Amino acid sequence: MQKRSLIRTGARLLVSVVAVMLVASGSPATAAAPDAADGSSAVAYRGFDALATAEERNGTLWKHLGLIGDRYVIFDDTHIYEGPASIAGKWPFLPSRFTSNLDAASVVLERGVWKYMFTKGTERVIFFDWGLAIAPQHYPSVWPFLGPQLSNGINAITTHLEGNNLWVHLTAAGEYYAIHNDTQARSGPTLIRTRWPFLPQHFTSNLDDASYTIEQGYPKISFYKGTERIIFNDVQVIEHVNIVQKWPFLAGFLEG
Ligand SMILES: [Ca+2]
Repeated sequence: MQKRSLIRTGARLLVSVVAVMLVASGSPATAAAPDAADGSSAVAYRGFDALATAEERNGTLWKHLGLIGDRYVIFDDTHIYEGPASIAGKWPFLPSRFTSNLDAASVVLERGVWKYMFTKGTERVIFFDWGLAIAPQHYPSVWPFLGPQLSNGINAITTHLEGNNLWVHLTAAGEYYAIHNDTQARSGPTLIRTRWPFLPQHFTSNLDDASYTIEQGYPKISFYKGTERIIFNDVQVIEHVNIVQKWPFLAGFLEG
């Protein structure tokens, strides 16, 4: 048993390393960064607790909000706009439990301003930069159709707008996901690996967070886990990268 398990772990590691190498070799412009998978590296990197992506300028600019511990950073593919800085300092009106170690985050651009949702445990809070929009709520009461698989705390959530004001969420916990709005589930709860069987196994459970974007009319989903991000649609993987290599300016934020 133990030997088989070691072999499986070894095989998975090999697949991960090869995947990262393939991505690195396909992106000659990417700056070199220490390899987190390399045991000889002096620096260890971790993934985000939560990450949210917002569309600006009609889909020509994508900004990410990354959260680790009690800090946040706002960035795009080229540079940092804000932070790393304290979550409590930026949004001092948030209840203190929502200012560190968050489970999941989403952002939508509503009438030109960012509207955030953070989740922690079985609560969600919705807010703007200047104050709360909706005080903390027990989210399984808001979304009773999520079922037991998604009602004991979630790993990941992403929100996008349909039309002017319909919020659609992709929510994931453990091995399960659902796509839903505030009144009903459109898909799930069901296994991540059932819907997207081509995903590497480690992206089919316990995600760090997710984002959903529509680019040139087509939806793309990103899953984050550890130092990796995978972008895909319902047919295939589009990109699989090491986030420290993709965003070398985040190395300090992702350290430790
Ligand atoms: Ca998370």
